Amino acid sequence: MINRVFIVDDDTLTCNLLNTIIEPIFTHVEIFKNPREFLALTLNAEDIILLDLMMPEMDGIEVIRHLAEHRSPARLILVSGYDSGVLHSAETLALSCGLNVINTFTKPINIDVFTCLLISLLNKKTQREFASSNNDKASQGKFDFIPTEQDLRDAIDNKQLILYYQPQINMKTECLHGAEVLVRWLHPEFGLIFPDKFIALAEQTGLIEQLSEEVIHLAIKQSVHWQKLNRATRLSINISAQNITSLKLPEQLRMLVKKYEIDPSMIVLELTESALMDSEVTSLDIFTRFRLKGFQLSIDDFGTGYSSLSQLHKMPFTELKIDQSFVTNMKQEKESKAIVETCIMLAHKLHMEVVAEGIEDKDTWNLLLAEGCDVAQGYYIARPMPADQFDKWQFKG
Ligand code: G
Ligand code: G
Ligand code: MN
Repeated sequence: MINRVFIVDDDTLTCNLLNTIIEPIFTHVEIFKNPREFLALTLNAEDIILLDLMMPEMDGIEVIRHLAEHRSPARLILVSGYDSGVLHSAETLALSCGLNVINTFTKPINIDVFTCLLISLLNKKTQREFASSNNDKASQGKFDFIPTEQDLRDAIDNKQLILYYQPQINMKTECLHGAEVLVRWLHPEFGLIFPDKFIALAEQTGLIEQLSEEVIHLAIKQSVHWQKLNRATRLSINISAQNITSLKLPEQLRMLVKKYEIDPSMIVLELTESALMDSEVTSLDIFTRFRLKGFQLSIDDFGTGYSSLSQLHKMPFTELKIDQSFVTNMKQEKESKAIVETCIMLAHKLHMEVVAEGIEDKDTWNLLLAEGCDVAQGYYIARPMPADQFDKWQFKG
């Protein structure tokens, strides 16, 4: 069955832009400025709908309601000129009505991300044809490998995920404090693939649960190995918002640390601020259970999300990681420096440890040390590296 793409948007400029991006990828594109005409169609599961939420005659929410009433199997991409909060509510609504929402975009649409999403919706054969027919220099490499859900599932099953470790240093003693665990996909054909190519896919398809299980398992086995070498290392593992929708995770982790006889306080779970926004009640429950079982909790990319001070106070975090954008800029920008200083003070007042990530030079290290930052991470110290290199690595400050 061929993919049909329907653009439902009253704005001519957006329609034309979307059309230009979609046409080289999907041959069948139709534009509907009037949603009522669009709703007269019979849709199938291969169809893709790009729906603007804000239209004068009939808004996107009405269209969602109509699609839900007719049990539309089509894949839905929501687009809005409004803030991400509105988009998030519309997505929640559409999902709860049983619609197949595959992504959301705020205007102006990020063309790279949008193009990658479209390509990921093609089947593998068409993707390869598209990649080889695309001789435009700028797009080479970008389209070389866009994994599908099945590719990623196979990668997890075939043990193609490997872990890199980036050292963290205690700033006062200059001793090794721990390491952040960063997943990579070692693909037999395409080589080392970075998480920006597959974490979002894992989150969208629900594979994140299996992916994280594999990452946690690998990290814990590595930790056992380092304990034997007397190089006990605290490991920080990144967790997605989707991971904490399942109430199972704290118990799974507890069983693993018991099986491998690891001290749970050597495991830190890093959650981004934006993960906190969703379903606050469940996350509070899960976070508290992580802490009760002895794990450490870190709030990642702090300063870029939406967490309120009261949330920070309510959630049982033990560590705060200042987002690298502020750290990287603090040397030349006084606003960034002010934010870093405030984060350090705030964390200490709330009895949390502070990690600065994205330290790229000695000057930034010195500024952070003077401000009382506890832990340092960044290219100045070391880039993420495979476990066998980490075995021998030493900090030369
Ligand atoms: O080095 P780097 O390109 O690895 O990491 C890019 C991003 O991928 C980071 O924001 C990091 O949080 C995320 N990431 C790395 N490993 C994992 C993982 O195991 N799980 C999740 N959910 N995110 C990860
Ligand atoms: O979102 P999260 O904080 O988990 O992201 C970690 C990411 O930051 C990884 O992709 C890692 O490779 C990257 N990273 C770590 N140190 C530095 C640094 O000093 N400079 C830059 N540009 N990136 C870094
Ligand atoms: Mn992180």
